[in-house]
Amino acid sequence: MFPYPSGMLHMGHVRVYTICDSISRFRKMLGQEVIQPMGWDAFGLPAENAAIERGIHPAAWTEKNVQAMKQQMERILTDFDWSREVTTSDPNYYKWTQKIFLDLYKAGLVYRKNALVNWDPVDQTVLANEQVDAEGKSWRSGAIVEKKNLEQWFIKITEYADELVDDLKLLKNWPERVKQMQNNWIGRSRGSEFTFKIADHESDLTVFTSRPDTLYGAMYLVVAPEHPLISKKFLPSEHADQVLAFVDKHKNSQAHDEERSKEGVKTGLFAVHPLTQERIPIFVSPYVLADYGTGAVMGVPAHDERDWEFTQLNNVASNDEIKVVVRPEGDEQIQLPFTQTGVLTELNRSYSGLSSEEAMKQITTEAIEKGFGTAKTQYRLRDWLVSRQRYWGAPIPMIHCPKCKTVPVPEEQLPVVLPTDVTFSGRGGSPLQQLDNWVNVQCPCCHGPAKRDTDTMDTFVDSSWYFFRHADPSNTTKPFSHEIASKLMPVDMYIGGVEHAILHLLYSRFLSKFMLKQNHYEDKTGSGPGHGEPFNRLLTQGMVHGKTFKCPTTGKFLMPHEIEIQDDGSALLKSTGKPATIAFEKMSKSKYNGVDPEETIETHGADATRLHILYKAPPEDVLEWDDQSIVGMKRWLARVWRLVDGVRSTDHGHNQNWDFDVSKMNEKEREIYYITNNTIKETTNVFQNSYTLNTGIAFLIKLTTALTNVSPSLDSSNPISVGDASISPVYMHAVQSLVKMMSPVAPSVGEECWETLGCTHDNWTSVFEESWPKVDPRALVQEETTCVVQVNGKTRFTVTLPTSQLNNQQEIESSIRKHEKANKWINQATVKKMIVVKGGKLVNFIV
Ligand code: ANZ
Ligand code: ZN
Repeated sequence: MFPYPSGMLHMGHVRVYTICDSISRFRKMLGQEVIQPMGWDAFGLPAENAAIERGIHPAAWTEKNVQAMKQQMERILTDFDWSREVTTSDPNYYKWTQKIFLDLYKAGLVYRKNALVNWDPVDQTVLANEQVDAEGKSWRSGAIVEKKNLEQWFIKITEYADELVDDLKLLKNWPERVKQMQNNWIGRSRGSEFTFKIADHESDLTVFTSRPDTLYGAMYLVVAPEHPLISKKFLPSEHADQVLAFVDKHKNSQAHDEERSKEGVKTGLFAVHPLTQERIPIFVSPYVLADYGTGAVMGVPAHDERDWEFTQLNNVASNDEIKVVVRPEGDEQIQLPFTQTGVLTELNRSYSGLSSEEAMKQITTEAIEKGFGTAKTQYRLRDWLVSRQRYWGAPIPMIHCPKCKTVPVPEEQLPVVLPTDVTFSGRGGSPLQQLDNWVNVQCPCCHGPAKRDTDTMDTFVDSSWYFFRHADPSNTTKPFSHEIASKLMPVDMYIGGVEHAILHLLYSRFLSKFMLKQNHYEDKTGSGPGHGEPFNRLLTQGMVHGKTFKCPTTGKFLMPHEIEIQDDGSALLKSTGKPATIAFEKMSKSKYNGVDPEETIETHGADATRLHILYKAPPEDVLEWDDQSIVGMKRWLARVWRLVDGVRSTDHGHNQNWDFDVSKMNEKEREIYYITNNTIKETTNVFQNSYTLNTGIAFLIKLTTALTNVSPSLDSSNPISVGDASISPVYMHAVQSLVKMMSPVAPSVGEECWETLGCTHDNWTSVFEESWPKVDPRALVQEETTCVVQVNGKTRFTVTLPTSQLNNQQEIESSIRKHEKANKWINQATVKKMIVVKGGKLVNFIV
């Protein structure tokens, strides 16, 4: 995922790009064609704020930040392909964002309607949600923010709701959790709509229910405060004032679904139950949402949590009046509210005894036949509000003409470029509105005077298709070529933070599907027809947490100069001498626990920083940043360097065409050859499948230790001479393999080691042009030896052990103890001594 160019890489960026870069370097060494592009999600509010506060133009501010971050990325040695760089605020990019917007419009997927926005009455401007503080005040003027109805542009993402849910099951390589979040966000709910006649009126009221089987249990109806039924002319006069006062208090509540008040009042209106013809009261309450379903519900207190609470709170019915229409299948005690499905009770007339599932179908069928209902699927997903009353975004390419109404900007006039002669005051709406010579244009249809739309697009539009542009970044005639995108899409591996698990991924999936239908490319994945899913594998990296120190009495976060770190890692308050409370939390300025990547790289080097990040935790887990253990990684690098230095060579090192015959190796060589090949097998699996890069590094460290513990000659019968030293070819191969395998994670030390091994002849090549080591399957065939086990000198049983284990007493013992007969003879006894004789062919336990 490309970043927002804030001007500074933070540790989260360093982590994600290190993971990505390591995998990409590995894949290149495997001989695959890899595209590892980078770009900038460059539109957005902070640039505009910088303009308001510091008088620097958003474009200049953005450019400066991009340059700074690019340099920082280079410093962590990311191997990005800068020829594919995209910047969403570049007219050569947003021209195509605008074109895609027009395509959506032409396909009937863009419309305009009134929507509520945050309005600052002092500065006369629209505010983003994050510019409204917890008390509902504007961040700039301090005024109480109002809600205002303004015409806004929407993209009809709901049209794709079914595909967006159904295709989640195609995403085999996505984390379950992310798919679940997408699923919940879309929130598909199948059920029925029932229409109730309003007593003594010529109108009716429709409700949506996911439980049509509970229709006989409906004891009242409830409407949202914003429901059209709530109007002076409709309400019975003796109730109108009270209802309207109640509604005024609760209208447009921003509370979350579950926190909404269950308080309610009677409207004085009654509905007629379509099956029983009973008169049931109609209430109004804020727990019913205006913009979900029909904005009205049937109240079934026995079987719905919220209805139950509502009934209790407002004394709607006593507990023995409540109609229980579904009971559990078995004979368990029923506890109200009973919200599961089950069997229908006697109150259901002809439906009594049916299962809930069957009753849902049959009751809905009756409703259809009698004309009071239908089957209906509801979605929680709302259409995508994409217009922003801001300057720094892609202008919406629309023109408003008094005669022709809304007219799209003709494609040959794209891009609609942001004007540069703008003043940023932060007041009086979007700066674009004030630019008469930009706003006033000729209508493309009737050529009369018309006005440009002054809204710009949500930056999520820019970032929902940039990966297509990376495939073909300089195309001047189209967003991207059909041929190239068909060849390269979908993205094989997408890595980014889980904070984008919902919106960014949902919008990207939507636009990819849309562009597929528009035949912008072909989806060649799988055997069946492609579904336009943009990301084959998704890896969501965890957060980086920093160490915080708190005062144990006040709970206040302490600054570094207020504490004294002890040798054991604990910390004392300088003022009182008492120990500080230590925890790991999300890095932030207010907690004084941020770690500056530049400083870390300056102190420890890029490789140690990368290794530390990768080794501390698997990519998807939280990483607790702790500078103290970074030295462990530096020590490892130094150990590898010593191994390499010990075999530095002027003519043999570079030879890689090893052709080993395991049967001709001595035991020492066979063991090193085994460990080397096993490491290749394991790290290849890590880089290719599991992505637990921490365990990959652990295998490399183990190999390093094994090589450190032997002498490079390995008693070889045909050693290579390097200076005065004799080195086994098996050992040389092991060191070379180690260096290759460490290079994706530690590119600079890896490259330096490779040069040292291969010497600085003219045939020197970068380690990244070498191919990834291959496993020699013959090395992994474990030779086995039969071992006779004696107890106090008497033979008791035999075990077969891998020959490679025979010089390790601990491994011999643990293998023997796993044998079924060991329980009887050894495991329950006190072993005084274990004697290994004949090179492991005989083991005698003295017990
Ligand atoms: C009667 C009923 C009986 C319900 C029962 C549930 C259980 P989901 O699954 O989230 O779609 N509902 C419908 N419209 C609503 C609105 N605008 N605001 C608040 N609640 C609303 O939930 C659907 C259920 O949520 C519907 O089914 C309705 O309550 C309620 F035993 O109808 B039910
Ligand atoms: Zn016109």
